[in-house]
Amino acid sequence: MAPVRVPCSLIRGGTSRAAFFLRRHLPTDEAARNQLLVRILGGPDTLQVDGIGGGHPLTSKVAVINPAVDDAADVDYLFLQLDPRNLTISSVQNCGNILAGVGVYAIHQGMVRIAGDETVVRVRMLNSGGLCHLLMQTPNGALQTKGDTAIGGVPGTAAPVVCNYQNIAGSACGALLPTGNPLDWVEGVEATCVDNGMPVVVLRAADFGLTGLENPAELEADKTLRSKLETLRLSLGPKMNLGDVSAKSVPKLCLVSPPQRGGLVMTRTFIPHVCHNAIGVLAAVSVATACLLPCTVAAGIGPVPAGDPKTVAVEHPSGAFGVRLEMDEDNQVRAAGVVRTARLLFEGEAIA
Ligand code: NQM
Repeated sequence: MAPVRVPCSLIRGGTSRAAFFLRRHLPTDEAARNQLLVRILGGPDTLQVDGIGGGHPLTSKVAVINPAVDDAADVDYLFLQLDPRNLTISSVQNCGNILAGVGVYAIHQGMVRIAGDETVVRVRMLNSGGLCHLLMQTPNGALQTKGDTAIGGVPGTAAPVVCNYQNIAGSACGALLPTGNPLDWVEGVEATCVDNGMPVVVLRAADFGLTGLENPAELEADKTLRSKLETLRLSLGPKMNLGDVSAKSVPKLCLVSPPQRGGLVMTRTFIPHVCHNAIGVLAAVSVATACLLPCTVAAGIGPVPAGDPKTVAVEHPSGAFGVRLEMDEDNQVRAAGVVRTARLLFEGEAIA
């Protein structure tokens, strides 16, 4: 049988990388689509040596793009997370890093016309129904990816992609505080369950005997810690309206500690079985939100700037990034913004 060839682009979005496809090039049947994607990314093998995935959750990602179904957006974006360990594919979570790459893809594919020095690409995140407006640099009628913006976790600099999220609270859990509480007791520790774009369980590093400054490899090697975190995750998943999360990539778990570099908070984030070298975008938005809300485990952990909107720095193992949050008087988040960079790495056909 002749191999199947599918037009595909590899794009770095923020600190992640994904294979991008147009929806019409993939099977409509979900099981057949998933089987094809696993074959293209390289399974069954944790190294993904027989495919184009990178053997790590941050490089084992897929974006499926389609022209938007209505005028509120330009393109619809479905994010799929492939777990390189067991080949499950999850559509429960968004990915704010890969979202930055959607602007690059939409312009390269001619799905959005360049409009002056900056072009807005309006993206509907099908995983949650939320919208994001991406501000792309397009001087002289062309997409510019070279520039001066550095983001922690990516070498060098590139053109900024400003991501302005709208209505992301309760993206997967249905509420900003899905258990109904700013603080829950679980398995003997205090936890804050929050979903401002990404379901995250926020925990104090100190409650696990940690400083919160350990390096990710050290934390990942700590079997006792990982088993405690997984017990917490499995117990809190249903309470966060996520059902049985044993085969899901959410909720993430974030160990917080006081900031070290003048930011709002220091973080170490499990996504959920690997410790991130940085932190996911929407995970950072969710954690920053937990720091700003009263009575959470992260309330008061670092200095909160006055006024609204607030720009805060979420510190992580390879740097920090700024999150801009607009809150209303009821502590509901009106809007959130982050800056990322993105780049087209390869364009061609994936062969399965
Ligand atoms: O939280 C990793 C990443 C992500 C997701 C993960 C992300 C986000 O770094 O919006 O970007 O948490 O699985 O790409």
